[in-house]
Amino acid sequence: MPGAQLAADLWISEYLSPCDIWQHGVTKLLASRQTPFQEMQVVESGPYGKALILDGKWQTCTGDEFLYHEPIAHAPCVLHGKPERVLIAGGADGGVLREVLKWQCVTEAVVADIDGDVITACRELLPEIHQGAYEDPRARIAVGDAFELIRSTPGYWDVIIADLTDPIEEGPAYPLFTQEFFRACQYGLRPGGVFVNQAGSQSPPLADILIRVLHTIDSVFTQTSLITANVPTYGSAWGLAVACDQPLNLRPDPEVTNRLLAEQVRGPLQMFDGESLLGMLQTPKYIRDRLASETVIYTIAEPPKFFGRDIP
Ligand code: SPD
Repeated sequence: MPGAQLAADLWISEYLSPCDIWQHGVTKLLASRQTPFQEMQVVESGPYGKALILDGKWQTCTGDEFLYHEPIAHAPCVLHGKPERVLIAGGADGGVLREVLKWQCVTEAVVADIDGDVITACRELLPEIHQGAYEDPRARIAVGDAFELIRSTPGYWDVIIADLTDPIEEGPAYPLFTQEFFRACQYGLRPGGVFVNQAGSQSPPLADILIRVLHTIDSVFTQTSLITANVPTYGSAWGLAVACDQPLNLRPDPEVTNRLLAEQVRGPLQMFDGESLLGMLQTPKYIRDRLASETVIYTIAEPPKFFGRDIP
């Protein structure tokens, strides 16, 4: 934006590492409060649009949310082929729900988020993201612990999408990045069911958590792989892990994918199609190399510790 003047008086900084800050200017504060689980802001942030921030981490911006919500929702649905029951763990903003409900074969989509206050704020303040998805008769909200919900629904789901906040020590999401949770998801899936989660940054100096999450999921499921989502809001390419107990086709023919999307998906897609899916399923060499020598398995006793808000 050559020649532009600074347009913000307030800047919210996200610490990506002890030495790296990702900062957006805030032009309007729409909500700011401490919920029983986390600190929440909803803001307007200039070129990236309206945004949700939880515990100091930028979750989603209207300006680039489709670069995250389309891959995390449509990739597992395509890999499954005909999902009917979809569980979204987290996902309070409704962006994943909106995308999942574009699939005509989906009969039930549940958002299981522990923080009802965030759902309420997003429904009221971020209609650009949920776009009315919560009103769809196939949608249901389950405010509570997704871990418990999945444990109580064995063999029920075709697709489980963990659209969580980062696993910072002081936040609510870290137990859902552990072997115990991934086992619960495996137990909650129907035969042929597909699991996907947001698994962390692909930035080489920050990628240990992503590699270990992939390795931990791989210790549970028969097949695990990486999906790459390039989301400017997150400051680096972002990794999604995808897993299944049946073989996943990681080189899907774009024409076959496009035919399936044409049959099943109603509503616009901005970035996702057969060509994009084929590209995002190819794992970069440095990640394959690091995975081959990874030994750490995350458990409830030894969970991930994503870099949080404060410089230690
Ligand atoms: N570093 C941020 C990762 C955010 C993942 N969850 C985003 C929620 C969007 N629905």
